[in-house]
This record gives sequence, structure tokens and C-alpha cells, in this order.
Amino acid sequence: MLTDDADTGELTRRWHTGPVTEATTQTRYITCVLCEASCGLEVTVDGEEVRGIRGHDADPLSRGHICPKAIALQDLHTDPDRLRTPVRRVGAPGADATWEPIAWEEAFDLVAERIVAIQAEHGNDAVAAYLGNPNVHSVGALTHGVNLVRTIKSRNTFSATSVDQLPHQLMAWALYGHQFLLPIPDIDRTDLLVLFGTNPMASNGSIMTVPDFPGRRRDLQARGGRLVVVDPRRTETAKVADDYLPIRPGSDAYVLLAMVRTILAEDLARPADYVDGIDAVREVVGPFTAERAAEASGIPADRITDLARAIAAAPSAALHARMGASTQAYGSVAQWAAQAINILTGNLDRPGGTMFTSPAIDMVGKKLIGGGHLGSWSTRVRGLPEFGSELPVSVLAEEITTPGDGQIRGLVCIAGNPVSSTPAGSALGDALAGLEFMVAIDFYVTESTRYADVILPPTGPLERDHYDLIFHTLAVRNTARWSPALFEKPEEARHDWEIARELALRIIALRAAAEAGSGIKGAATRVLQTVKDLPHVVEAQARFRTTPKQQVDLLLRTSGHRLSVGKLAATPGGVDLGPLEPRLPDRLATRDQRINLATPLVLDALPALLAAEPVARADELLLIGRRSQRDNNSWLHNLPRLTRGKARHQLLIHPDDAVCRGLTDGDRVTVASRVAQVEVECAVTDDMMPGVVSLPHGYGHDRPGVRLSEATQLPGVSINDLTDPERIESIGANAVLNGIPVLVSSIPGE
Ligand SMILES: Nc1nc2c(c(=O)[nH]1)N[C@H]1C(S)=C(S)[C@@H](COP(=O)(O)OP(=O)(O)OC[C@H]3O[C@@H](n4cnc5c(=O)[nH]c(N)nc54)[C@H](O)[C@@H]3O)O[C@H]1N2
Ligand SMILES: Nc1nc2c(c(=O)[nH]1)N[C@H]1C(S)=C(S)[C@@H](COP(=O)(O)OP(=O)(O)OC[C@H]3O[C@@H](n4cnc5c(=O)[nH]c(N)nc54)[C@H](O)[C@@H]3O)O[C@H]1N2
Ligand code: SF4
Ligand SMILES: [Mo]
Repeated sequence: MLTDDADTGELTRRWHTGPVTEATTQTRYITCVLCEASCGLEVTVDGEEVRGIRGHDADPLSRGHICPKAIALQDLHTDPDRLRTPVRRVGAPGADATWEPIAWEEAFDLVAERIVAIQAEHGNDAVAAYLGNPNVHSVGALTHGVNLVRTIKSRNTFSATSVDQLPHQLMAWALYGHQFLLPIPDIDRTDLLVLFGTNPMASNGSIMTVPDFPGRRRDLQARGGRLVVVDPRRTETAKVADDYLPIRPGSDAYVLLAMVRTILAEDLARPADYVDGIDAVREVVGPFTAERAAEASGIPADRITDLARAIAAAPSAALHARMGASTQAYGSVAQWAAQAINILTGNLDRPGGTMFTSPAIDMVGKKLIGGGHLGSWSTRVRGLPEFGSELPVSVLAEEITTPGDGQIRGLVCIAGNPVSSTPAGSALGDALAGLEFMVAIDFYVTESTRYADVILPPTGPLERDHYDLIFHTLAVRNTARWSPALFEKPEEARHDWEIARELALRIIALRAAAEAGSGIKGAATRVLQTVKDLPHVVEAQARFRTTPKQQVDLLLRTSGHRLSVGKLAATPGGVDLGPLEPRLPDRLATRDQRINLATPLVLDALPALLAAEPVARADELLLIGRRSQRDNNSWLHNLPRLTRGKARHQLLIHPDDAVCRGLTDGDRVTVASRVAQVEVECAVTDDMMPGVVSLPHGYGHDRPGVRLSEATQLPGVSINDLTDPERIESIGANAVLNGIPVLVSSIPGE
């Protein structure tokens, strides 16, 4: 039953359940969709109430693992801040705005009409789309949301990829022929795991779906294997490693290239016979000596060469460079070199090395994801390249504010919070305020969605079916798991995919009517009725009306594994398809099914890297981000189960850097970058490398108009107010989010 919630006014409605009349306790098995680990959960429900959430011990992938975020799924389900009906903003964005509930049909009509009207007047590129991270965690967003974006037909399509893993995809495309041929560390069998710029003890892994990293790490060490961590902060993962090497932010490319050089110079390379270009690589890495790397990174030269030798000598080794190594000026070079080390030492495609998965639904083999292309078009203002049909999100603000042909005037923001997640977020917010129209598909009024004219809230994670199309492809073990909706959705609610379907069909209908010059007028719903028999409208309806469940079922049935949704649903925890298996060279998507290591894109970037100067002046520190196990990017910061406990928003600073600025633990400081300045408390800790400070990513909810009733429980500022959209990665234009030069100073009188 849906009733108005008196406490939260017109903004939200709360789902009240009736009294439980009989003992209805049931145990159900679902997938946690909050992070890449994709843990299997065992949930006890009583009617519509969650009684308990624990890890599912018999799950072949996650083996009983769970973290605090999954426990908080029940808070998310009942969260009074969560929107349950579409709302329309009344008044300018900000503290005084009010949000008025509107009916779904009215909302769909309004949104479709505005998108089509802006595109009719200014061209398709005038409406942009931004897709945030949770899209990859929702099967309906992948089956239907992506098609909605295609329907919008705008070159101005952006996503969280360009503040995250773009260099991985770019190098997978360049080396293996497909942006999603991403080798995964075979953690369960490796003898040596080397991690650059990733903190799986908190993040639970990335581009490595590795539920229970803590347990798998213990197993690794118990069988005599070693873990090495390279990171500017002594992270939770560094603390459990056998070896920890502090590295100056932004210098990974030098270190990794020096390791490539050592392997080649000392004749340690044992690549497979389908690898070409080694002589060319030997030549170009010549100047990237361990001494040069030591100067840039602060890691002693002998430690760098020793690490390279250790990888070459180990029976098996997997080097994985992730978030911290990607979001830097030479992130693609770093990713290339990481791949090169695995390839050259014979660790690519061998048990215990890095391997390609064999997912039941093979998104690559079935061509469900495009292979990738670079620079087929460029951004209007700065001329930065597209990759895989997306533009780098660092240009979003300038593309909105710079007048001229192709200027962005409308935005469709799907499961994203770019004000919090992308460089110079506050400035982007100012730009969003100037849009003619913005729609958000989201269930919160956030730093970003507060600028929307209309917010369309989809069902939450406990109310929808799920099959992990992406993370089965990136997992450390081959399994297949169907996750049925835990609760029926309320009748009035809409799934992500239903919202995408309704918008797309209306947009198609309005365009069809305009093209037919029929003069058909009226609300989009009525226009859709009128044109529904036109052939391409019939085709679109068929495409959008197939449910995600039907699509997954078809894909499973044709997978060659004799699977179906029904079969998986009857197997709680899913089906185990075994450990990763060697797949090369057959799996390669390159034209000649060989790997050309001498990637021209990378080779061409090396002279600039060699000549690069340090980015920070003597009085500046380098700012990096961090994640806590109890955070999830920019959301869930209002859920009681995750916001209790010790403060974790502070600027972390090394004691030497604190002393010379007259700072003591807990002082308030200003942190100033080229683009902005913020004030925040500091915490003094020798976990930080000297010269480096850290703020968590996804904080700073205290902004006018954000509607999170508990937001004050998590204070803090947004690191992305300080990051700089002018700092971009040299090949693919990924955002540089780490290693930002900042001035840190005490606040006089405090
Ligand atoms: N400085 C710095 N910046 C960073 C990072 C960093 O480490 N440092 N990390 C980067 C990374 S890796 C990422 S992935 C990005 C994330 O950046 P974004 O993807 O832009 O932001 P999220 O915080 O994931 O916001 C997700 C939004 O989706 C909504 N949402 C959640 N679930 C659903 C759903 O099922 N459907 C819909 N429609 N909406 C939903 C939430 O309410 C929230 O508003 O941030 C990046 N930015
Ligand atoms: N609890 C939790 N889990 C999450 C998320 C979350 O927000 N919270 N977000 C999810 C998402 S979207 C993603 S993409 C993954 C990311 O998962 P990870 O890749 O593990 O990302 P982070 O935890 O941000 O770790 C990045 C590390 O890089 C380090 N670093 C910063 N700069 C540099 C540098 O220049 N060089 C090197 N070598 N290291 C550097 C940082 O100190 C940090 O420890 O986590 C996912 N899981
Ligand atoms: S590790 Fe990730 S997938 Fe597993 S329970 Fe925690 S949030 Fe969910
Ligand atoms: Mo991410």
C-alpha cells in the first residue's frame, strides 16, 4: 500500500506493509548488486520484511562473503529519503526548490516531448546522456537503458568509464582486439599477486570480481604465495601484504616501464608464440631505466628491478593495476605496461597468471558489446577523442556552457552523480543549472539530480531480478547465478528497464509522427497510439517489450551450457562452471589472432612521458582519493547502518607535512587546487606517503537542495571539487583524479 509519508512531506512516499498474519519466514538467495564482488546473499524474509542478511556459504563464487553494505540493503529498501514516484521540480534548483509528485504517464510524456523538441530545434547532439556506475549493476539498465541511449542518438554520450577504467578498455582493445577482453588475476592459484593502485580489502576488487578477497588473500599466503602492494597510502590491503612499496602518485607508468625494460634487458621474457613487436618494445623502453623510475616514484631502483625479476621467476604471477593507476596522466601507458609484464613473463593465460573468463553469457563472443574504436569523432570544444562511442566526461561542463552549434542543452542522467564523481564537480553543477531541460533516472535527490526538471525513480535492488552480465565476465571463477527479485515491486513502481522502454517508445513515436509530417499533435502517449503500426515502431516495441528475464533466458539457452533462468533459479547460489581456463590464442579478437605488443598509440606517447616534469611545486602536496568498506561511491551516505561509527571524511596527511604547516590532528585546513578550495578537518597519519594527502571519494552532501535526511551524519567535502577537468589522461582522455597538486594550509585562528 502506498501512502504519503507525513515526516518527509510531498517528496517521498513510503511503502508500509500490512501486519504479518501468519508465520511466513522464508530463506531466499539473491545477488548483492552494490559492488563488483557480486556476493551471493542468504536473506530471511517475513512477508515484506527483511529479518536477516548473511553471506551464502554454499555460493561457489562468493563462499559466504558479505560486507556491511549488503546488510544495509534493508535500510535502502525502507529508506524514507528514497523516491518512489516521479517528481517534478518547482522553483529554481537549490534549497528553496520543492518537488511535486506527478503520475508516471505524465512524466514520460513530458520528458519525451522535451527531448524530442530540443533535438528537433538544435540537432540530436543537443541532448546528452550520462550513465553512472549502477547501470552495470542492473540487468535492466543493460538490456534496455543502453537502448534508450541509442535511441537518443547523440554523440554527446558520457559515462563513469572516463572517470574510471577507460585505460583498461582502451588497452584491451589495442592488445586483444576487444575492449572487454580484460584478463583477470587468477587469485585462487597464483604464487605472486602484485597490486598497483587498488585496495581490494576495502573495495572488494575491481576488474576482478573477487568476493572474499580477505579469505582468498589468506589462502594465497597460506600456500606460500606472496602479495605485493604499490600505493601512495599504506592501505588496508598494504597492511596485509608481504611487501608494500609507497609510490608517488602519477608515476606508475615509469615504474611499470622500467619493469618491462628489466625483463627484456635481462632476457627474462618468455612470451607465447602469438606475441609480436617485442624488439620494438625493447628499443622504446630503453630510456625508462629503474633510476628514472626511482626519481619519479620514490621507489628505490633496486626494489623496482627486484619486483620485475620476482614476477619473471615465480611459477605464476599476476600483476593487476587498477583505479589508482588508471586515473593519471599516463594511465593508459601504465595499463599497457602492466599487460606487457604479464604477457612477457608468460603469465597471460596461464593458471595463476591473468586469464580470460568463460562466462555462460559471453558478451564478447556474442557481440553484445562493441569491440571499441578510438577517435571516430571528437568533442566540440577541446577536440578530445571518443572511445567506444563515448566522450570523456571531463568536457561535459564546457560542452554545456560554450555557445555554438552542437551545444548541449538537455541531459538524461541515468544512475549517475557527475557533480560528485567528475572533475570540478561544483562548476559542473553550475553548468547543469543552465540546461534547458534535465531528466534523472534515480531514486534520490542528489548533488546532481537536484538540477533535474523531472526525476524518475526506478525500483530498488531488492525489487528487481538480476543476472550479472558484466561481472560474470570479470570474475575470478566461472559461475552463473540468477537473482530473483526479493520483493514484488509495488504496483505503482517502475523498473529501470520499464522507464527506459516508455521513454524510448515515446521518443520514437514523436519522431515518427514528425517525419510523417502527419500533423499528429497531443501528448506522446496518444501519438504513440496513432503511429504504433508503423513498421519501425512495431520493431522498436518488440525490442523494448522483451523483458530482461526473457532476454537472459534466451542467452542462457543458447550459451552451450544447457542453462536457463528456470534452471538457475532452482539452483540457489548458481552453477559452478569451474576455474578460469587457458583460452588463447583462440579468444583473441585481433584480426590475425595475435598480440602486437608494439601498440603505436603507446609508443607515440612515450617521448612526452620521458620529458614530463613533476606536476607539484615544492610547497604543494599531491591529492589522492580513497574508498572505505562502508562507502559506495557517492550514495548510501544516509543509511544508518553505514553512517554510524568513527568519522572517516578527513584529509589524511603525513606527520612531516603536518608539522611543517603547523597542523595537529583534527585541525581544520584549507585545501586549494587550481580550480577550487575546500575546508575540512585533517587526520595525521604515517599511513600516508610524505608529500601526499588523501580525501575520500563521494562525500560532500551538504549542498543546497540535496535531500538526504541523515546526510549530516557523514560530514565532509567532495574531492572532485578540487580535481581539474584540464588534467586528462594522454591517450584516451580519462580524468586524472589522483595526484592533483594542492596547497594545504591551517586556517588562521583555528
Ligand atoms: N576523485 C575521485 N572521483 C571518482 C572516483 C575516485 O576514486 N576518486 N571514482 C570514480 C569511479 S570508479 C566511479 S565508478 C564513479 C561513480 O560515479 P557515478 O556513477 O556518477 O556516481 P555514483 O556515486 O555511483 O552514483 C550513482 C547514482 O545512481 C543512483 N542509483 C543507484 N542504484 C540505481 C539503480 O539501480 N538505478 C538507477 N537509475 N539509479 C541508481 C544513486 O542514487 C546515485 O545517485 O566515480 C568516479 N569518481
Ligand atoms: N567499499 C567500496 N567498494 C567499492 C566502491 C566504493 O565506493 N566503496 N566503488 C566500486 C567501484 S565503482 C570501483 S571502480 C572499485 C575501485 O576499486 P579499487 O581499484 O580498489 O579502487 P580504490 O579503492 O579507490 O583504490 C585505489 C587505490 O589507488 C591508490 N592510488 C591513488 N593514486 C595512485 C597512484 O598514482 N598510483 C598508485 N599505484 N596508486 C594510487 C589509492 O591510494 C587507493 O588505495 O571499487 C568498487 N568497490
Ligand atoms: S562485497 Fe560488494 S557485493 Fe559483496 S556484500 Fe559487500 S557490497 Fe555486496
Ligand atoms: Mo568505478
